[in-house]
Amino acid sequence: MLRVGPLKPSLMDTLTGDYDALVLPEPSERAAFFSQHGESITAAVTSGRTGVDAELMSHLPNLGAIVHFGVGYDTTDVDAAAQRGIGVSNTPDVLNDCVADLAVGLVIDALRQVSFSDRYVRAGRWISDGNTPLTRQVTGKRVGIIGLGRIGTAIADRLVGFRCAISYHNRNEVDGSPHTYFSTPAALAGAVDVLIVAASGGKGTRHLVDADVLDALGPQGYLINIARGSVVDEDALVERLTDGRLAGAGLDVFANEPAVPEALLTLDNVVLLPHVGSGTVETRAAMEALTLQNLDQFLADGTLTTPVTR
Ligand code: 8YV
Repeated sequence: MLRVGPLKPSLMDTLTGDYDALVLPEPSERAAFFSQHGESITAAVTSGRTGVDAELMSHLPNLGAIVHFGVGYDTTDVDAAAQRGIGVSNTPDVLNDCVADLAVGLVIDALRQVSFSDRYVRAGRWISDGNTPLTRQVTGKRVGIIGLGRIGTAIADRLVGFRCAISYHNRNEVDGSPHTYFSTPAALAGAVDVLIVAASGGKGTRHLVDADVLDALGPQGYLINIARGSVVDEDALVERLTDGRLAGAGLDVFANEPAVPEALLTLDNVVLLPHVGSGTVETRAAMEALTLQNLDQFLADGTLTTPVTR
């Protein structure tokens, strides 16, 4: 089997030690690698950071499964995989709670200015400049969620405890949902104080949150993104956070990770995190276990535990 890209260190050790995993080399060394190993590789393990594109698939004629560490698989060409009969799996559900916890943390931080206030105290400004400016209340806010899937629902459940009125946008209305449905992201943005992006990445959601959506959210509005940077038009977001057309943002994901737009680094109305939504000991262990379960099942009988269904 083949490891594509870096993974959790203990998972990389297990793949090397217990599965004799080969590691995809640098592009300049791939031709020799493929001619020596291409035919023997039946499974690949990768993540939302790297993935397997159609070009790589074309060099692995016996590839049967692409096993993802992570719920997002937008880095893998799933259409090309389907055409070649290659199964794709991810690690759904086990990270819902931690990602939702972090989303709520970002809402609280963005509105109550937790990170800014911490910087303020550390810089000695409480003494030199006095109290910080007043912030915004979280309890009771109108919150819109783009993508009321597993993670979006876990976020909504938490914010109900803050007596927030929850609305959402999905491709289709969710049967039986107690929350208010909006058929477009702009209509949703226009009706809420806080817009949370929880939709999966990929071609279908690229720039779903565009300049018009951000303008509908407006100068009193906050954007939170724990999903994928690609879902938001990042240039439009940066412009509006810089000139006050948006109140603030809490961002765990970016368009070109690990690069963060320079202009955001000096803004105190923005909370910036290095893609840590699922990054707890507990959740990463559960993701690792589910990744290995998928791999073991594929090697045993050719099926996957949590295949990606589209
Ligand atoms: C991981 C994620 O950080 O699950 C996902 O889709 O974005 C995160 O949980 C990432 O996949 C690990 O590389």
